Amino acid sequence: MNNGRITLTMIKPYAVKQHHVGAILSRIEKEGFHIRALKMTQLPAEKAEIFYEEHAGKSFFPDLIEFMSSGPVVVAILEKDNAVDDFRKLIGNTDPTQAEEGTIRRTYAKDKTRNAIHGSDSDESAKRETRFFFSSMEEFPY
Ligand code: DGI
Repeated sequence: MNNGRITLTMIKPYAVKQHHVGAILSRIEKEGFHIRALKMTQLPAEKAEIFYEEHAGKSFFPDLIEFMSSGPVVVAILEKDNAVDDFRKLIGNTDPTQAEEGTIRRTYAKDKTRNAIHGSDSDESAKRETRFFFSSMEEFPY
């Protein structure tokens, strides 16, 4: 069960290239998430491999790493009650064709790889991922 107040999101390279950053951040704030930290960065392949290490060896892993290191991403720490589960509802299914109408992935994703946005899958992942990207000096509680 995930009942923490923190989750990590990353707007993925294709959505950044398509100029969807403003619309996606606006949607996130409208849904009641407070932005505690925010930055644009690009992941070298070796860093993307660490971020997605639980998927190492899967058939889609090489494409995922190539895509995630192909351009800048916009990363944010978000705060809200029930952050992890509420945010995963807001982004929708990994596969945008399966994502519900109105979800961020249904609106902005191109396909299963270029699926617009990441959201932590548990409180433990959220902790690991926030420390992966941000120092405590870059984070501002609500
Ligand atoms: O938590 P999610 O991002 O929804 O999904 P996940 O943690 O199972 O997988 C991480 C990312 O890996 C996902 O956002 C896109 C990619 N991925 C997962 N399953 C597939 C996939 N990419 C392709 N092409 N095909 C898959 O089956």
